[in-house]
Amino acid sequence: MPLEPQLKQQLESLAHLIRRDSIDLTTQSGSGHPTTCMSAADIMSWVFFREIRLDQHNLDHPLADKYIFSKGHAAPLLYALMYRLGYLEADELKSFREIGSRLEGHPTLRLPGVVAATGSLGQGLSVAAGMAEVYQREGRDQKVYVLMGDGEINEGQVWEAAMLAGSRKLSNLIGIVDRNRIQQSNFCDQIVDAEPLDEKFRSFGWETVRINGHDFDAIAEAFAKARANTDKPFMIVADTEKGYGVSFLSGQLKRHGVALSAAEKEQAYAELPVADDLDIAALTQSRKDFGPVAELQPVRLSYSLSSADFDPAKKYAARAAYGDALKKLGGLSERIWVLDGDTSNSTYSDRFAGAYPDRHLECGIAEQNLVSAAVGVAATGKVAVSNSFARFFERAYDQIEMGAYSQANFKIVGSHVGISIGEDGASQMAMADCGFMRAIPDAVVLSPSDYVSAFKLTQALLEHEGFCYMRTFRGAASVLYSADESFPLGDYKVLRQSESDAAVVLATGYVVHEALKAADKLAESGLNVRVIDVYSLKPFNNDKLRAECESLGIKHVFTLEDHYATGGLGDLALDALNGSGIRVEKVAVQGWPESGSPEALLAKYGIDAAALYARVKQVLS
Ligand SMILES: Cc1ncc(C[n+]2csc(CCOP(=O)(O)OP(=O)(O)O)c2C)c(N)n1
Repeated sequence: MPLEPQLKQQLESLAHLIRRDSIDLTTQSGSGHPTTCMSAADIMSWVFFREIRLDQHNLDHPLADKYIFSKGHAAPLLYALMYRLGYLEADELKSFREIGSRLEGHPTLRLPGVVAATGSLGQGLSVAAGMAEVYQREGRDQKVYVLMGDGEINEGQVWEAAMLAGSRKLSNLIGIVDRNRIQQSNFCDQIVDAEPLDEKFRSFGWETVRINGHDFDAIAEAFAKARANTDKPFMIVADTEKGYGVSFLSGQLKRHGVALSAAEKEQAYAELPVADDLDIAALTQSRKDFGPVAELQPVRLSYSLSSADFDPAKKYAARAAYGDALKKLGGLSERIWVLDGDTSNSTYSDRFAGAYPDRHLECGIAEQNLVSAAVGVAATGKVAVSNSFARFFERAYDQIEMGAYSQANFKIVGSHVGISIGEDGASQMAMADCGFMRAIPDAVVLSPSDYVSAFKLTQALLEHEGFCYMRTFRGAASVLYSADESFPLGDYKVLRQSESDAAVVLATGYVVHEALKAADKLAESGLNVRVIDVYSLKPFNNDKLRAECESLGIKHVFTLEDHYATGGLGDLALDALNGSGIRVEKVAVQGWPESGSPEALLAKYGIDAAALYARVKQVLS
């Protein structure tokens, strides 16, 4: 049924007003993407004024519908909508793209209602799928709306998310592709031909409609269908014009990401008529009162590890201890969710999956989608833990960084680290993960060396609010700690010490055991070295290490790690001891690793006890 003509005119005026605002914001800042906003202004005005259910006071209300501007460069459109809905004051609009502003160039968590930072294209649908999965499983009446660009869907991750959402039948997920046929450097079909776009989504298990995205009758009908749809995710492919409404912008390739001059703005306004009787309040159906919200409390897991949990005489892989911890601790909080990338029987997260299938999501071999979906799960208030081989998370580094930037309470646990995995060879070994993860601001990076530390660090990881990465090794190693040992973040453990230590050895993970063997052999030869297990690679207590080394009066610190020489423990020590005059000798993997037994590889690449022994002897003699 067509809309009442009066309502339709009002909506058209509203969309023009939103276009004007988007132009105004970008002209005032001298940068941004006005034409990107203009193509989507009609459909997003409908979403924000007629369709979505927002809390009138609290844009982060946990019971409200959620929205993601996956094409984050349409930020001015979001800010204009927020302003016209009454969530932003006119004064604040003036701060767009200025330092300190909540209105950043692309949406960030500084602005209430934003569930994940966007701007690195292709990630929003995955975040939305993670959120929709939680809402659907919990039987919550909440929808998630995602706006994407038609260039953005070049990203493979979009199709990873589309496949997951289709197979999970996420009927509370509504996607919009703004099919304006222009991307950054060229027309879409000159870059890659995405047609038939609606059929593509249909073949991925979606319900789809294709509409004229500037026709409010068609828009209203599309959303009526979306509301009636109950068993599939719903995609609206909206054919639009980039720069719609303004003659010198519409369909113009060269106007992507170009702000209008003041004179052009005046001209554009003249072509975007807004009725004098526009009554925004009367159009607004989206603001509701969802009532008060209980504040989320930090997750605290009271579990006392005891010798009944493990056999101190046995050897364990860190991943096995992690799997045990995930299962035991996972029972203590309903907020813990685990996501996998088809490796759960290798990472041992299957121990959780078997015990709590209601809180487990298998995402398949699609690590980028896995990470962003976890960010979405976390955005619903869960503690979201993703698992795969550490190496395969490296392909999702951008997604991890965006998740951390989004202040998401998500965790990555990467198994099979270093050359100690052995025969599978270099493609399966994470050799640079510590560097990648340590570089992320506010990240917590953990590296256990035995059963007890892996178990206790899993607890720390689950309780920590924010992004945390833990690397777990594959091979079995003996138990170093007693069950009551504690592992505060940022600290380290001294495992061998004497009053006559001539050097300090910092080691982490699997090769802590090699460092201990080397230290014992050095002691037999009359040379004592202090051995420190660096289980917390970030945060790290630089001052404590420096004071400890200076009190010994030593000249050398050796670092031993199953990792490349760049970015890991060696660099951590260089930072901590910078300017102290103490030399850092890195013992790490150089060059491309290969297949072989773990022992043979550790020996060949010079990170076993014998190699460390020889290096210490050579440097100190
Ligand atoms: C992952 C990623 N690659 C490249 C860019 C740079 N970039 C910003 S906008 C854009 C074009 C997007 O086109 P489209 O999705 O069609 O959006 P439109 O502006 O046409 O609505 C590109 C390539 C980016 N932001 N993210």
